[in-house]
Amino acid sequence: MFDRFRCAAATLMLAWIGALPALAADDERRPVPLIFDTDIGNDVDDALALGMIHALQSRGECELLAVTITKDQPLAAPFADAVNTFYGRGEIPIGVCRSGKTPEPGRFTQLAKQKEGQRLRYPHDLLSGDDALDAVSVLRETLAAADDHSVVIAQVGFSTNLANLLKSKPDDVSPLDGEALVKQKVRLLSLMAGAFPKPAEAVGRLKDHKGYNIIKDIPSAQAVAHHWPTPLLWSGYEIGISLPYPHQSIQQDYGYVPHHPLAEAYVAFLPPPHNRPTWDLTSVLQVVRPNRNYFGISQPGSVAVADDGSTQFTPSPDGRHRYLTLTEDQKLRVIETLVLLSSEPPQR
Ligand SMILES: [Ca+2]
Ligand SMILES: [Ca+2]
Repeated sequence: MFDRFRCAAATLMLAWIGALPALAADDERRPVPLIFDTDIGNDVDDALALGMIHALQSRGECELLAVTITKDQPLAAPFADAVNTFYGRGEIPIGVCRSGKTPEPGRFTQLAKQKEGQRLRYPHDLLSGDDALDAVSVLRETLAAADDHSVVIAQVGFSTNLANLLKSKPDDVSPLDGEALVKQKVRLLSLMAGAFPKPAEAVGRLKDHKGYNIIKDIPSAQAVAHHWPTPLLWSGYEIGISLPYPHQSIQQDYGYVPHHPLAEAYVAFLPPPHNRPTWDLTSVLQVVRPNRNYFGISQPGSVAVADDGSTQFTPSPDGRHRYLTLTEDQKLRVIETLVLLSSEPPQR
């Protein structure tokens, strides 16, 4: 009886996995080649997500190919470089956009300039976004050098860079235009954006929520939602808000160094006691570990971005879009995983 149940369950599981080939990484593809496209500086979840990526890379589970930034502020890129350098990977390419989007100083990116005597507290060599490469150039070069259908992009800020990538023309790097290059090289786009209908067990009912990452650049979000040629996986507002980062971790888990860029960024953004939502971390966790049942995945469909910035999901069997779902039972385990990974010391 039990065996029969197990057999039926295994069959169901295989059928479910078989239905998700584009979302599932298999062992041959590990480590997951990852591009992190971020508005780092506007909220601290981007910084925690970047730290988490480094822990996952140290564990052999992903490889951070590049960081591209959609916050058009000169200290965003230096802060990302400082974090990468902290984890021993200061050579990772960083690209910026000159978009005028959110040009105000971030609450924690000035940590990139913090001095200890004559030396930088967080050493790095990219001292201003003005000196950084253009994001589209970094994206094109990174994709052109990658294996076909291999790259996962986590977009946890605005869609500015990826919309510009889609519009890019053939160049010395690749004879393909942006859309063709993406179609050939990218396996999956993971987005922290929007808000989606919930299954009965899940939390959050924010269907008309107008997500920050969308309203800051609605035309780009519309272009990516409509034209992006690979599978897309959305982590809506309701996911990260349901997974608050426990502030005690900031006070207790990062003390293995006198100064930690993530902990100091968290405190500078909004000091404990405050449990910050983990929006951007969820988009990374799911794509690096797609088979761990951290989240559920919706049926396929399409996401439309309205002119007011709201998102609407319409199911369709051949749709490229899916979104994350979350049950009460999944929450504690996901939070524990996010805390463990983002607070893991660098493996130098
Ligand atoms: Ca560097
Ligand atoms: Ca973000």
